[in-house]
Amino acid sequence: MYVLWALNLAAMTMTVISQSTTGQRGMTSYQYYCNTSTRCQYTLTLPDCGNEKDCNGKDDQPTLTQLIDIVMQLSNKIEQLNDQILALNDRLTQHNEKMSESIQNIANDINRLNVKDCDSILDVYGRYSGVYELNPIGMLQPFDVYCEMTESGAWTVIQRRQDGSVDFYRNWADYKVGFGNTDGEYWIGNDKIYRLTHQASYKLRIDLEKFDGNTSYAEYDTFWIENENNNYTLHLGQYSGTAGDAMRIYKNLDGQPFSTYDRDNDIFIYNCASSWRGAWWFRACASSHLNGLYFPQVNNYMGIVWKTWYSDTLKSATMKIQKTD
Ligand SMILES: *[C@@H]1O[C@H](CO)[C@@H](O)[C@H](O)[C@H]1NC(C)=O
Ligand SMILES: *[C@@H]1O[C@H](CO)[C@@H](O)[C@H](O)[C@H]1NC(C)=O
Ligand SMILES: *[C@@H]1O[C@H](CO)[C@@H](O)[C@H](O)[C@H]1NC(C)=O
Ligand SMILES: [Ca+2]
Repeated sequence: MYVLWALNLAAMTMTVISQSTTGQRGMTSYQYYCNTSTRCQYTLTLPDCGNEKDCNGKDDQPTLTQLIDIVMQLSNKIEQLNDQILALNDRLTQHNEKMSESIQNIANDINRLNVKDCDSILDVYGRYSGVYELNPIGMLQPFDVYCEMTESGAWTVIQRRQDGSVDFYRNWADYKVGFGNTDGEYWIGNDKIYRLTHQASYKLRIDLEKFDGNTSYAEYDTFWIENENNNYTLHLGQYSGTAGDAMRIYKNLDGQPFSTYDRDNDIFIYNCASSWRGAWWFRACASSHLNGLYFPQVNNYMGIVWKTWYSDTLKSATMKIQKTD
């Protein structure tokens, strides 16, 4: 008990701040308080021994037992107060935790309604690749998309080929709304690409892979498409990369409308989309086509091709966009 009291005393820097004689004769009042965030203050009355006149008799002296008693009472009181402070602290901490949790929930709700692309996903949820729901400006319904989080930032995947599990030889209506599986092969949909690329400036990255495992890429520093009334006309910026500029070289697709087997917007005498078994921003026709049939490695223009890199069909292709401003 003595040790405890001494410790408490040291921790709380208890100080005598006033000593005054009270109205009651022979008694001295001591005021104690502790310098902590919670102010604790005691007023004690002890037998007065400051005045020699009143302290003749031994009986007036506080006995050691009395002092020990007072010290013990004080020590108990301090311990009780300490416990109360600790309990209050706990409650405060719990309260604070609940508060920040609610604030975080509200922030998450706001962010969820405000997820425009995978760049915003990166800001809200962190660097975890996977399927997320997006809600781009002007879109009536939110939709799922695969977000690829890499060293070079967040990428919104708009197209992916990897195993031939999804049929890409489809009509205008299918390419308009999109098809496939967001965790496998898919085309996100031309309306969605239009909405996504109208929120801000985006660049396009195309990742390609051969059947021998060799990879290459093509990047366009700006990428956007027009709306359906304008047949999703393609707009591309400067090329950089290792795969070659197959969207421009030989057949410049920049400024070309989209074509499907039931909507021929190319300048070829026949319909490129049906000849090439796919859908693209064909001209007459193209040096690239990533929506073709899925073949094993073969020299066939109906397959997935990027002719400035490789003459044969490719094993996988991904088209993804990232905000640039
Ligand atoms: C405690 O408070 C008193 C009164 O405000 C002050 O004079 C004293 O310096 C303080 N002691 C410490 C250790 O803070
Ligand atoms: C990639 O292509 C280069 C050049 O054609 C070749 O030397 C290399 O072995 C290839 N890499 C793989 C993994 O096949
Ligand atoms: C879009 O394509 C259709 C035919 O598929 C054509 O009739 C129409 O004029 C085209 N629109 C524009 C703005 O070029
Ligand atoms: Ca034609």
